[in-house]
Amino acid sequence: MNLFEELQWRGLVHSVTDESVIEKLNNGKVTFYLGTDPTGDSLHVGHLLVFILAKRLEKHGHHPILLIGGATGFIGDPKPTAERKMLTKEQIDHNAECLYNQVKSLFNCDMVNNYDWISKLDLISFLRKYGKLFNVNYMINKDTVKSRLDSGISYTEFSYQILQALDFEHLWEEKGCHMQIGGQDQWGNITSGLELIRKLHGFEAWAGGFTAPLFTKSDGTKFGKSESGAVWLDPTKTSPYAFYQFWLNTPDADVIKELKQFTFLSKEEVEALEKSFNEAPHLREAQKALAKEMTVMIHGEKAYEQAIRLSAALFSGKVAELSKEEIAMGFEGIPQVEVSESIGLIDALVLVKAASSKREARDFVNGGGVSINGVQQKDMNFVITADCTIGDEYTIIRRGKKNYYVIKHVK
Ligand code: 383
Repeated sequence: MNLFEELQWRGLVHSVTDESVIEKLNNGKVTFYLGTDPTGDSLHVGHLLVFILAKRLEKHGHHPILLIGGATGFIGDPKPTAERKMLTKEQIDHNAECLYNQVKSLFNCDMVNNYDWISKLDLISFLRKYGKLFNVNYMINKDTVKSRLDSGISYTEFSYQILQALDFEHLWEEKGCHMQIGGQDQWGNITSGLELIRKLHGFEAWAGGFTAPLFTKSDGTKFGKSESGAVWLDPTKTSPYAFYQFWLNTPDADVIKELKQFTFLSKEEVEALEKSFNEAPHLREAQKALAKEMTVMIHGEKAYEQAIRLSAALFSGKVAELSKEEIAMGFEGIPQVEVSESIGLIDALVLVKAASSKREARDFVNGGGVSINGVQQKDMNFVITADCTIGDEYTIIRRGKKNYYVIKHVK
């Protein structure tokens, strides 16, 4: 299997600008770039596919450059629905710095910031050198613009494709960067760049574009969102445990596809997992492998092991051995009720909403379905005091097999 065939097998090819892209990918060494705008202070799993694609190409001897859109972030790539909210310079600078550090530590590739050249362009040069080469009819026909013609699009966002095009031309000229990759939503911007390169450097100038499909889930829901929102790569925004759980919860219908697209497991390894998945889907070996690969890739081996320990403890109910940090991580997103004094078990069950009434709470306790810090509690008159805490801070209530509630003791 050559590189392009492998990318196809993995489901990573949406479009290429022409056949020569395939030839260069298979037989050449291409410097290529991938851009991302600093609209947030972290990447999320929705970005990941293309970044991993860049890594794959690098493993095959191609050279990636990551562009941070310090200038384009001021303008905003038009969304199909509505105008973007403009960010302040402080937000953009902060986000760009966060992204820079994150990408450096995760992917360790060459990076550039388009603020360095776009901010130096004056308006007259922009309109004379670039504006003259863009036909408005051509620009209007780009999907992102077309989808906004009814609802309206500002001149600012309309100009975005020219900026991305001039980035490509700049890197082509300055860094010998001859290819751009992106998600399928970037097709229009990438081809604008090709047009510009040809107009400025002639038709024999080689440049190519490659897009990956946008990631979709088989049930139609948006990929990369968990119940508590976007799944970030920054561990302070989405804990490694929640990250691990996100992948572990991948539906059966998507798991093999995701193993191919996101992990570096070989064809043989994926096929072996597919076999075990077909024979015994309930063992969830494929989901476990996916969650392991992704957590190790983004957060490292140690964080993965901690996520496993935490998952096992929450599954078995043996929470007493967990550390304060693990509890904070494992129960992220579960509302915590703060208590400053001792509280009776029945009142506590109602307070945390584990039961809708005291009567129901008594039934739960009587039936043996309630445990405190991993120990079953059948005494109605049991009192939760500051002595029943883990790490001097939390009391974990469990009702039934899966329902957890957290009491945080405050002084
Ligand atoms: C800016 C200047 C360039 C080249 C690219 C850009 C950014 C680009 C964009 N990308 C998205 C983003 O920043 O908006 N105009 O959030 C996303 N990407 C990647 C991928 C994706 C795209 O960062 O499809 C998903 O992650 O291309 O939506 O010179």
